[in-house]
Amino acid sequence: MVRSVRRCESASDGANGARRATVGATVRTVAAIGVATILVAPSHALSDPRTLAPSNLLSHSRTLAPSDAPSHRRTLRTIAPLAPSDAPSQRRTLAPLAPLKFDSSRAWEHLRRQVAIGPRPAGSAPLAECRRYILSELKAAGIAAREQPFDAMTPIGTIKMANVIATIPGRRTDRIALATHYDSKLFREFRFVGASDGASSTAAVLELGRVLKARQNDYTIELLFLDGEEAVNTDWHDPDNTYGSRYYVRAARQAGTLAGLKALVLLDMIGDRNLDIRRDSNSTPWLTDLVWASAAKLGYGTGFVPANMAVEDDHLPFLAAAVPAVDIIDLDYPQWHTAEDDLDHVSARSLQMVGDVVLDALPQIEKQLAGTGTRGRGN
Ligand code: 1BN
Ligand code: ZN
Repeated sequence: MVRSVRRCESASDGANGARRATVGATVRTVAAIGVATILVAPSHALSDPRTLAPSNLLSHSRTLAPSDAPSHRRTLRTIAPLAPSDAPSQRRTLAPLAPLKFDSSRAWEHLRRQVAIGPRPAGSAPLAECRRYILSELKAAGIAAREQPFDAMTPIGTIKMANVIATIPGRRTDRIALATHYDSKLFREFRFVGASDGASSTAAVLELGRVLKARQNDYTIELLFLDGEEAVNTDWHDPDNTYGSRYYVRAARQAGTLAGLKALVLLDMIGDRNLDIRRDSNSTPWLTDLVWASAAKLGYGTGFVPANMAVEDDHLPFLAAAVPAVDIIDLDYPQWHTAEDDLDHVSARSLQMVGDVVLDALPQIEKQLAGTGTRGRGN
């Protein structure tokens, strides 16, 4: 198989392939038969309409256990105790809510649901089902989303594809995109479910969306679920790949909205149990540096290694359009494009590491973009 990966591995790369307060919370229960949606707001937030926006409520949908039924008041989340200055009589400004964290058990569930759909190649009914799942999860998180349909001319004919574009408004209208592809590669000779290649990053972007929706972000965050990243043919030969990202860039340029996109963070293949993500030398160096600095700060040096490789992926059309971009991808995955890219070879821990790193790096990226008018467009 021809793989267009140029490896520029450093000495540290190792043998390739051989690796190997609780304060009272008011709980409103809207119960239907068997399923409850429980909205939880910390009590100090109740006096402020802003904090009562749906996105600042924790929404749990779960089947009612017998013990759930009788009580409509309970504490579901531990939050930082109120500081004395927060006493109602003295309060001028709100204490910040405890930051929401990336929850890899939620991400894992998103991953599992995609894998349960089965192979999801571009143009297929299962991919349409996957797209409906993404849209319904975004809606449940209170995130506005739209489909961007297009016809892709592929070596096997025209295929109807669709990106999903979701927006979390920030203080600024300029945008930072978090992207993933959600198609899985078509293999006729075996059943390919893409647990890492496709499902893992899609799961992480969904969970990142939930967390970011509950934060006040400086930049508007765009979540991009891109279709048709995978080549339709077995090998990756241009232009038989990255259909969704190329269409997005073309459409944004035509609509005049590309200039507002200041950076792209692409996630791909982040589920590997033995996570070891190399720096992609095609990516924008300052973005890569910020991501790797966050990983080091969080103690995730084993998952984000200092070696380099050059990767062709959905970030290339953005780079070609002068949008700074970083690809966070673990290609050192023996199960890549095999029938074994399945639930047994991915882990929630790897999703957690990548989720934590992206959430830590985002404010640094925002600062970098806000502080430098020129760098915001350069590579
Ligand atoms: C990533 C996941 N890619 C395909 N599935 C892009 C890619 C193609 C990366 C070839 C390296 C080689
Ligand atoms: Zn792939």
